[in-house]
Amino acid sequence: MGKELQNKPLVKHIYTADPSAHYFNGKIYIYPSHDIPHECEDNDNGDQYSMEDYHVLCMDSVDSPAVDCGEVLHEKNVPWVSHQMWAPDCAYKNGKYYLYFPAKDKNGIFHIGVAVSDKPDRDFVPEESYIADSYSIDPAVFVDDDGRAYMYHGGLWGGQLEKWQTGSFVAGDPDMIPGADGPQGDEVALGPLVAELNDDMISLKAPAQHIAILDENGEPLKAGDEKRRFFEACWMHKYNGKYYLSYSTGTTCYICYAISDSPMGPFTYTGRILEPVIGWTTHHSTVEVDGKWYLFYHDSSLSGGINSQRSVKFCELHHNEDGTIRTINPYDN
Ligand code: FUB
Repeated sequence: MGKELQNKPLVKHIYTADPSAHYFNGKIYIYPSHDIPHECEDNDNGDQYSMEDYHVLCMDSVDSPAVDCGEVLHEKNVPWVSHQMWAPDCAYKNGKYYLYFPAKDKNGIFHIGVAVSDKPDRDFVPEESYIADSYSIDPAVFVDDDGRAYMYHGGLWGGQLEKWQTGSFVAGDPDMIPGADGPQGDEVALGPLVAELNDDMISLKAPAQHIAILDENGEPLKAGDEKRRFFEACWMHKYNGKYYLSYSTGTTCYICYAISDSPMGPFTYTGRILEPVIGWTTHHSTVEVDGKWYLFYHDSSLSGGINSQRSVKFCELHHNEDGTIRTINPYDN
């Protein structure tokens, strides 16, 4: 296989980020965020990520250029959304494609929405409201071999995960309002959320629960362990019967992974998939195509390092014989 397309922007006519790649009907479909240039402030709340719509990209094979299938959903067509259409994912079940997306409601609170289509690359019709009891960002929906579907999601800071620790949303300045800040230092880190979806794929079977990520001694990762603890961008894949939860560490810019025998965890931290990329955020997905695995990720190299103008790239990903994953340096050739 030629590697001409690897580690280069998949498309250059628009900025794309947060790729969720899937192999549907013999083609690779990528569901990214669509970064747009704007005047928003660059801050820890993520105001600079001011996306309005979604495009789907498609590759006939890993050797074929990516084609932009065009806009498939815009915020103006989703009744409950005010702004910030962040990292999406798509899942196939029951003969339909379900596009999951986080966005802020009219009160500025993130929830997870869903739009449904008979096709992977167009005609997505959004539900009137967000998924009941959903909150925070970065949905990744995994359909297991037995047909059960799980939504992994959540993200700190701008993703608002820590604002839900009391069971309801606690707004405001974390320095001023108890409960709006996350765990610190030696306190147990907040894990991502997981919720099983009902068979309709648009509602939760039970409220989401935090996933436990344990260290090599079986102890939960601590909030101060910024090189390993979860920040945002979770993804799930299954390899040789084991469940691989991967995620971004945010402040330290790694994509790490943890392994479990169950899709609900607990997971044991195992290592790094991707070293830091150019730009503050890092976000990825994994997909198997014809017996080989690939990592889709983004960086800000095309924009010269602008955090909110990112480009999706991909490269091959290798599982070692012992089930660990070979760490990728995105700039090694
Ligand atoms: O693209 C907006 C946000 O940046 C995503 O939701 C996060 O995962 C980070 O990539």
